[in-house]
This record gives sequence, structure tokens and C-alpha cells, in this order.
Amino acid sequence: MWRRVASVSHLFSHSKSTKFNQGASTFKIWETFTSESEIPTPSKGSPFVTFVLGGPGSGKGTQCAKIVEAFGFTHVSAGDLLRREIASGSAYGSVILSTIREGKIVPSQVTVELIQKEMESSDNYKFLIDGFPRSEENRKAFEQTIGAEPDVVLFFDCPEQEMVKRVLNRNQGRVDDNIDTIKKRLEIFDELNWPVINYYSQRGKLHKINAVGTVDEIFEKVRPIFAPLSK
Ligand code: UP5
Ligand code: MG
Repeated sequence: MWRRVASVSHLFSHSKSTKFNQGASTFKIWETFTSESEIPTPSKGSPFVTFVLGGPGSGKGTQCAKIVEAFGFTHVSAGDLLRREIASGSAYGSVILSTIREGKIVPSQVTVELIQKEMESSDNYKFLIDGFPRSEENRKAFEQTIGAEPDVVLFFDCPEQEMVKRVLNRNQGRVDDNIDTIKKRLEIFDELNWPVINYYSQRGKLHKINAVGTVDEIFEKVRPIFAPLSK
């Protein structure tokens, strides 16, 4: 079991952060650099981290459940951790709730701390971090606090119209599943998540998956990425 991530942070491959320039021209580079490279070989002595990115309703959570089942990862959904924090009545709860209602991003310090605790309390060494990092600031905070960068980054690429349809059909009582908040979530995704996607693309870690189709069809595109891993 992980007692403290910080104490095992030397087990991660440390990132050498370079200044990343944001802008329209950089977004185009992403297409060129999208990686199909093989994933690193995990070992039980060191954590193996996969970031799962994609817009609201792109199917991150749904595909994470399939990956857990097939490859034995532990699913850490940043959104679920934040919703759990609200439900627990914690001191951060009201700030998190209003941030989620507005479709904005909760301060990195709060989210990274929740992710870190969740990883520390797991016996597993293979983690899917779902819906995080959502901004360059999130990404840097994770690297600085955990002292690590991910081994693999999945990006579920889904048209906006399809994402909106899925979220509005979900019907699970989420405070952010209404048309006004969805518009804001999409705006924030466009503004802040693309630089993160480009960053990992340039580092050869990004696996872009076309997220249109049935759940099983999409998973068949995910499966080969993790095929080298045994459960
Ligand atoms: N569905 C899934 N796949 C389908 C398919 N192939 N065909 C048809 N339907 C499909 O799927 C959404 C819905 O679509 C479900 O009903 C599913 O059955 C169906 P899901 O797998 O839930 O998609 P997902 O990408 O996980 O959508 P989600 O709404 O969870 O994504 P978000 O990124 O918007 O939500 P998250 O929970 O990560 O974050 C919520 C908010 O928390 C954020 O907006 C933000 O305010 C805050 N937050 C932070 O501030 N920081 C963080 O680090 C994380 C969250
Ligand atoms: Mg989700």
C-alpha cells in the first residue's frame, strides 16, 4: 500500500518541464504529433499513471470502467472525488459546488490533494486519473506535488453535439448537467484543456481515440493501447 505518494515519488519518471507556448498555431501541431507509440512497461514497484482526457460527456467515465474490468486499474475520477467532498460537508464543499455549477475549474491544490489521498490509500499501482488535468495549471500542480508525470494519456475526441446529447440524456441529477452549465463546461474545455492535450502530444504520450460509436466499439480502440499490460 502507498503510505505517502511523496515518499515514493522517486519511483516516477520525473518531468523536465519546458515552457509551453499556447496559441492557435500550436493547436495545429497537435494533429502532427499525436502519438501511437507503445506504452512503457509497468512494474509493481512503481506507480503507472494514465490521465484520461476529453470534453464533458465524451465517455471518459464509461471507458474507464471498461479499462478497470479488462486491465485491473484503479479508477480515480477527479469529478467524483470533488462531488464526494461536497457530499461529505467538508470545508471546501460550498466553494467546490459553486465552481462546478459554473462549469469552472476547482483550485488545483484542492483537487491534487484529493487525488493524492486516493492514490495513497490504494493497494494498486495502476491508476486511471479521469478528468484531470483540465488546465496547464492543474498539470503543473500535479507534477510539482506528486513529483511525476503520466505514463500514458488518453484523449477521447468527441463532437460537441454528441457530447451535449449524452450529458443531457444522463439524468443522474448532476448539478452541472443542464444546458447553461454544459455550454460553460465546453467553453472552459476549449480554452484550457487543449494546451494540456497538445503538451502531452508533443511529449509522445497522447493516444487520441475517436469517441463516436457504441461503448464497445470505442473500447475496441482503447484495448490495444493497454494490451501489453496483464491484469
Ligand atoms: N455514454 C458514454 N459513452 C457513450 C457512447 N459511446 N454512446 C452513447 N452514450 C454514451 O458519459 C456521459 C453519458 O454518455 C453517460 O450517460 C453515458 O452512459 C453515455 P460519461 O462516461 O459519464 O462521460 P464523461 O466524459 O465522464 O462525462 P462527464 O460529464 O463526467 O465529464 P466532465 O469532464 O464534464 O465531468 P467531471 O465529473 O470530470 O467534472 C465535473 C466538473 O467538476 C467540472 O466541470 C469542473 O467544474 C469540476 N472539476 C474540476 O474542477 N477539476 C477536476 O480536476 C475535475 C473536475
Ligand atoms: Mg465522468
